[in-house]
Amino acid sequence: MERKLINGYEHVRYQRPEISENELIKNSEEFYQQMNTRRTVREFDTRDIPLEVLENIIRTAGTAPSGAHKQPWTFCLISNPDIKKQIRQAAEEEEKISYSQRMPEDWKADLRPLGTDWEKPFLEDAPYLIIVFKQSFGTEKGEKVQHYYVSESVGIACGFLIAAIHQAGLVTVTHTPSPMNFLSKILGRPVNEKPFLLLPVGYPRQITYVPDIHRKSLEEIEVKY
Ligand code: IYR
Repeated sequence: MERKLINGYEHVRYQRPEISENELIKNSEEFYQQMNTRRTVREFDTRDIPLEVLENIIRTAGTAPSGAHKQPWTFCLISNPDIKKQIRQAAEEEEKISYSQRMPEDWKADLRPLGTDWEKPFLEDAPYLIIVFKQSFGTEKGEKVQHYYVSESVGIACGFLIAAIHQAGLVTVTHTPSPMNFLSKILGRPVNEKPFLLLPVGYPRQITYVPDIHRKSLEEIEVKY
């Protein structure tokens, strides 16, 4: 492999396959069409999924870029029904208080079209839960290691994760129970990790409905200079 020293560190030559402009257009169009069929789904089939699929999805998330390449993420993969039940109970307890006391009226009004409420059966129905933790700092060999742009890095990894779930043919919902420190306790996570996002993964329930909402057009989201 062709190598080069930069600041005294080994770099390896990186190349992508030669590609025509037409292929670029075709690839980008096809990927957009594929991603545009993704919908957030809140009703899951209980059917199991091969573990290998989940592990490939998590591997994909682990390919995300991160601040100073510190990879400040941990993906907890849960299939154990007792742990799922504990998570559902704790999440619903918090959500009950959120929906009845913590969330202001206009927030609840914004959620009404989406049909969300405090009940979270998907936390038990989905065969797997992926709980993403962000590492505020690292702990390699017992030493405290600085991490950078932690939320940005973990957010990008979650984007990859969601795209991989969709591309595999499965569905998810980005669930952020609030507050969610109960997840650290149930899963026994170390103090350098903070819960970031919870993603149930599974097949959609055979008959399910999603809100009739629309995405902003290119003209609405792009500003060309
Ligand atoms: N965390 C709550 C409320 C909620 C908030 C937003 I912003 C959403 O887009 C959806 C739900 C829940 O999970 O129900």
